[in-house]
Amino acid sequence: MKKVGIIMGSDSDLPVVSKAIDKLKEFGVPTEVHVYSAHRTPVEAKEFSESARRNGFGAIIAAAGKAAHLAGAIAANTTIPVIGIPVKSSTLDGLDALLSTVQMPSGIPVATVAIDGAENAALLAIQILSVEDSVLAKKLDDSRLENTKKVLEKNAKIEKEYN
Ligand code: RP5
Repeated sequence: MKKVGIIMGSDSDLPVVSKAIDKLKEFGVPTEVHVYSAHRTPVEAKEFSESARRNGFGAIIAAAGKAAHLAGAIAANTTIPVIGIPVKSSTLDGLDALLSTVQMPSGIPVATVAIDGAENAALLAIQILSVEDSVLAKKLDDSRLENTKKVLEKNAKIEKEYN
């Protein structure tokens, strides 16, 4: 199975990023986790991105806060799908990171999830790998069914109480 690379701009992003790591583990997807910053360690971020395809990665998740150019900088150096997580780590409540991550100019896409949307980032990475992996596709289907069941149970409880 292809690996998912998880890059965060700072170890202070870990409380958010750990939710993506946990979700990928739950689905049995191999991961590699690094702290590489687009501005503090640009060489390492570039080297990782340039070698990602030959190192067996199928998707990369990049999480950063504030002037969050990490996902874009990684996407500049690979054609593997890059998923950006804007992290809420500033006085602007993550809006700065959201706009920095989502507003990529044409030619270098970054699939951006919600502010702190680590779980969806992991699910999207799994969905990307599932295009070529029927076992993962089945796990995704099962997980959706499980979620539907939970919501229907909640609905039944609310309906019983209020209708
Ligand atoms: C960004 O700046 C990081 O991704 C982090 O969200 C934010 C703050 O970093 P630290 O100052 O906590 O290392 O580059």
